[in-house]
Amino acid sequence: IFGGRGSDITEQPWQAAINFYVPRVKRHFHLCGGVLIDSCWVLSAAHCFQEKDTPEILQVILGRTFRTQNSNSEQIFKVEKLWIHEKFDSETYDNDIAILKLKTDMGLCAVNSEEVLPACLPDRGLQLPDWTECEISGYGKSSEFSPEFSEQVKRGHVRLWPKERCTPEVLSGRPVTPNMLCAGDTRGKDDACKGDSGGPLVCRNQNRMTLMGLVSWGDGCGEKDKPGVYTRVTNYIDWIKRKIQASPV
Ligand code: 4AZ
Repeated sequence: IFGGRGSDITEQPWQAAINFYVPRVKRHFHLCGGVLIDSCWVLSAAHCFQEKDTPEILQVILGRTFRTQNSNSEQIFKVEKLWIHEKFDSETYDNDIAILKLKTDMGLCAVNSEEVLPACLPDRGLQLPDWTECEISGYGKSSEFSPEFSEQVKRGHVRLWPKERCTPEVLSGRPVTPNMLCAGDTRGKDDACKGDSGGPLVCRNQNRMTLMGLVSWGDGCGEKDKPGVYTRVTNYIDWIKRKIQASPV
């Protein structure tokens, strides 16, 4: 997160960190953010994964304020299955969504706590007003060329941009599809950045923090009058429900 502030995981208990394992050095590395939406289900961005990757190299960490520090509140899972959206376009990042099923021996995976709690999915037709205040979070970089991901989870404040202003003209010519939404900080401060991909954009709706976007792409981080681009989650409610129904816990 560019700008924003250091946060505690209890402020965004649906935030996940997705790591991948490198056998040669026997270590895990940060890959992307993710969002817990149900006990065994995490959403992320399709562009975080490669079709040939096996889910065995992935690890999902919930409940950590500090990315690389163990905590009594953490819950760590292997991944049983990974679905990348069938129509993900790696050129434009259209349909930039993936869903991960966490592995468990029992019926439940993540157990609700102050530090681990799913975000609400929106109804398929939910449209919030332009400039609605929302929040983003993640362990990503604090600036585009920073060498490291953030150690502490951060939270930033952005507003939903009108569709008319979410165009290639403000994004260095890259196309924007109806499956994307723009959000940015009108003060020109907070934005998502590298390593936040797949993480949450949540907005308050009927007093619930509702997942409206997944961090997808942007032209740099925190540049003046440039929004971040997010996967438009309301377009994938049926896709998400189909994946969950086809693979019950
Ligand atoms: C990235 O490279 C990235 N400012 C993610 C989000 C944004 C920029 C870059 C939005 O993963």
